[in-house]
Amino acid sequence: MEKQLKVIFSGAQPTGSLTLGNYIGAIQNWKELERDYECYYSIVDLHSLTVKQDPDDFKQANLSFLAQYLAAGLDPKKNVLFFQSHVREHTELAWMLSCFTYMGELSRMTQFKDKADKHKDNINAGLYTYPVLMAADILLYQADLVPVGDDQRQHLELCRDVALRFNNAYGETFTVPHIYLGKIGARIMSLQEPLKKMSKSDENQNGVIHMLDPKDVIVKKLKKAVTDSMNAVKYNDAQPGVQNLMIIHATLSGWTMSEIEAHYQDKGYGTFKMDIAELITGLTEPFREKYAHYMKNPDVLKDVYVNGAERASKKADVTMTLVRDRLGLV
Ligand code: ATP
Ligand code: LTN
Repeated sequence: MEKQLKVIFSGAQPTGSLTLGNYIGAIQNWKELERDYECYYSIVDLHSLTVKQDPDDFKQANLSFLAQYLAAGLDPKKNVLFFQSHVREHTELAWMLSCFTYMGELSRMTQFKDKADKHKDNINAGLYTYPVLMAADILLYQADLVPVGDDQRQHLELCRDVALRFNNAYGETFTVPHIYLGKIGARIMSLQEPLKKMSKSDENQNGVIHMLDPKDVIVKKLKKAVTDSMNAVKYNDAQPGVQNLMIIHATLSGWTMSEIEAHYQDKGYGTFKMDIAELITGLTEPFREKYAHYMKNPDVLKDVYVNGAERASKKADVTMTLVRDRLGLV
């Protein structure tokens, strides 16, 4: 199959609101890739059903997420932005791939173990087969690269294994994708527990910066950010809190770690933190404005997702015709 541009696929779950971790670890990279690749960025709504959702709130969260994608600067002309549930082939392919995925493989997934631990009253089969649907998302578009945060590495490995297994059994069918990680910032940590990843659903929201947080909230969260008693802005593993803040600084300012170290050599953590708050709000204030604009224009959102689904379906259809044929379905 001759391809012109390399293909990118990625997605995020429409639960809660985008965090600074999501932005730095994933979306910032998505934006950069739009220039040189054919990009598919999905709101993976079906994945979110693995956790109980209130239908009214969920509908609102879905639209809000699309508005957040747009507010983050993803251009709907250059990228295909769509809801996963609008392209039925995702679930069809997921079923087929589940017949090529072993229970042992799924049982090893750390995200499953973490989430099962968090939602003990609802350890459903969807939570278990989540990575198969994710593999289907990626393989359906014959993606070459998948820009995600470091936490998704294991899921990507599984996707590659399943693609290879299928190709070996039925002949070349799927492109075997590679993970794409940013140079820095692939794992932004909680501001409260710097050894834990910043996560939308964290119980301790003081550790999580949301892209829609107002300025005073961001300043407050930065002030409370856990550091240490060394009072030195130095990039090293012994100071995980400071290290995380330096990564945030570097990704937003474009400075190197040594430039940051030199600049804050004789300044306290207070100044360092407030400068970071300034950098973050430089990003989030325009984001909030754009978001409000899109939320006031549901017709624009609808145009984007209807058009996105049409474009995504075309690509998905080509892959599924091939897969059905390979499997011997009449
Ligand atoms: P949840 O708390 O619901 O698990 P999440 O914050 O981990 O959500 P996802 O929707 O699962 O977010 O992830 C969207 C994208 O953001 C993925 O590519 C993921 O790897 C990336 N990502 C999430 N958290 C971080 C983080 N702390 N640092 C860097 N990248 C991240
Ligand atoms: N599991 C991912 C979200 C996701 C995804 C994908 C990412 C679902 N399908 C396909 C990249 C490609 C997460 O971030 N939790």
